Amino acid sequence: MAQTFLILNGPNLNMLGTREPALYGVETLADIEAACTARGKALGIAIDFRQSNGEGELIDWIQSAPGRVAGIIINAGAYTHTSVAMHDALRAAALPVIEVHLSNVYAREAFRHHSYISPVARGIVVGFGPQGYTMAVEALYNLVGAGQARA
Ligand code: DHK
Repeated sequence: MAQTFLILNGPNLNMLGTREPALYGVETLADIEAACTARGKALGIAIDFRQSNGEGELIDWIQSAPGRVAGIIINAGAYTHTSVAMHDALRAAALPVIEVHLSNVYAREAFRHHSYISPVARGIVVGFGPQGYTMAVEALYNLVGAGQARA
């Protein structure tokens, strides 16, 4: 059976395409999902792509990930900067995590410079827009190794 990567998206990312396009681009989350699915397919990886505006739902998905997926790619949206609970859930899941942000958060407001996700991430892809997601799929693939960390 193919490995699966879980890709989680936090609040307001369902609004991509119309949300502040100068910052976040014009591609929708469905476009990004399609690109990740295609990249995963080329690598032999199944992509489980989800979005929620709710912190609790995101945490439930993280808790149910071990044993089911080989790793997690996460753009936690604003929860990146606020959620100790998501940090704790990712730490407990003990899976390889790649943190993604569309925008370069370090070139923006100071409150976006701190991430509760980064200390539990193996790597971070920041500022490359939608392309960052497919970069993260490739990075996670290289981290877990083809066929090595099967879930
Ligand atoms: C997305 C958000 O929704 C913001 O709250 C983060 C991130 C940045 C992004 O760039 O993808 O600060």
